[in-house]
Amino acid sequence: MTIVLYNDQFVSREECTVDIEDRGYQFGDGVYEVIRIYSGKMFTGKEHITRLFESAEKIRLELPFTKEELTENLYKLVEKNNLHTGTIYLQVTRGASARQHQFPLEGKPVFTAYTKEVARPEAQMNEGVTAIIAEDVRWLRCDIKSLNLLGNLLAKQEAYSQGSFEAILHREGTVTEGSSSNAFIIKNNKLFTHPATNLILNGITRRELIRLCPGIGLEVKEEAFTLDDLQAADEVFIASTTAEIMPIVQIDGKAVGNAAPGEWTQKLQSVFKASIQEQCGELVKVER
Ligand code: PSZ
Repeated sequence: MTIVLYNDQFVSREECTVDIEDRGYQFGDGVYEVIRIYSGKMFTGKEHITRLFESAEKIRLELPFTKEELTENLYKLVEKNNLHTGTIYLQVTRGASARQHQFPLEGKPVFTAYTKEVARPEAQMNEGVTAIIAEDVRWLRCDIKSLNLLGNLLAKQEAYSQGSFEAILHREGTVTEGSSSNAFIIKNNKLFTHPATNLILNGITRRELIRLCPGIGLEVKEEAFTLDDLQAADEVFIASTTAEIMPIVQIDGKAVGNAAPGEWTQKLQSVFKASIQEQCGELVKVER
C-alpha cells in the first residue's frame, strides 16, 4: 500500500484529501521540492530542504516543522514505501480558508509528500535528447520553487507536441533556463549558465555540477548567453533532479555540434555519477 505523509501523519493515499478551498488548489499558493532517492538515500537532501525553507520564507509562509523533523519524516516515508530509486515529491500550501486573495488570518499550512519509483534515464543520458526554443513568459520570481507552473507547463507541452524532451526558454533573446531544468552551453572549453538571479530557479543539480567543474578542469562562467550562442555552442545540456545531466543534441531541428553528447558533457555525467555514489553508495538496478 502506498503511504503518504500528510502534515505529520503517515496515512494511506486514500486518506489524504484536499479541501476545495485549499489555497494551493485555488491559487497555487505554496511551494514544493523534488528530491532524488538513490539506493534508499537522499541525494543532496539537505540542499533541497534548505531551498524549501527559503522558498517558503520568500512567500511569507511559516513552516510548522524544523528541517530536522522534516528530514526524519521523509526518511520514514522512504522506508515505509520501500523506495530504492526514485523521487520524493513534497509540497506545502498556505492551507484552507474562505477564498480571498489576501493571506488568511487563521488557517495553517497543509503539507503533503509521497514517493515514486523513477529509474535513472540512462538511455536518454547516453544518446541525448532534442529541445525546442520557447519564449519565457513566466513571472519575475522564478527563483521561488512555487506551485504556480503554468508558464512552465505551456512551454513543456509545446516541446512534447513537437516530439522534444525540453523547451529552452528565453527572454528577448537571452536564454534563462529549461521549462523544468537549468540550461548550459559549452563554448571554447568554458561552461556558461545563467547566473542565479530572480529569472531562474537555482537548481540543486546546477549547484552540484558547478561544484564539480574545477575537478575536471572546466572553467565556469555564470553569465547569461543568447539564442545565437546557443545555436553556435559546442555542446548543450540541461540539468535537473530527475534528468541529471541530459545532453541536448538537436534544437529546433538543427544539430548541436556533431549531434551527439559532447566530451565535456560526458565528463560531467561521469563525475556527477561518482558524486551520487559517494553520497548514496553503489548504483545498482533493482527489478520491481
Ligand atoms: O521530475 C522532473 O521532471 C523534475 S524534478 C525537478 C525538475 C524536474 N526540475 C527542477 C527545475 C525547474 O523546475 C526549473 C524551472 N529550473 C530548474 C530546475 C532544476 O532544479 P533541480 O536541479 O533542483 O531539480
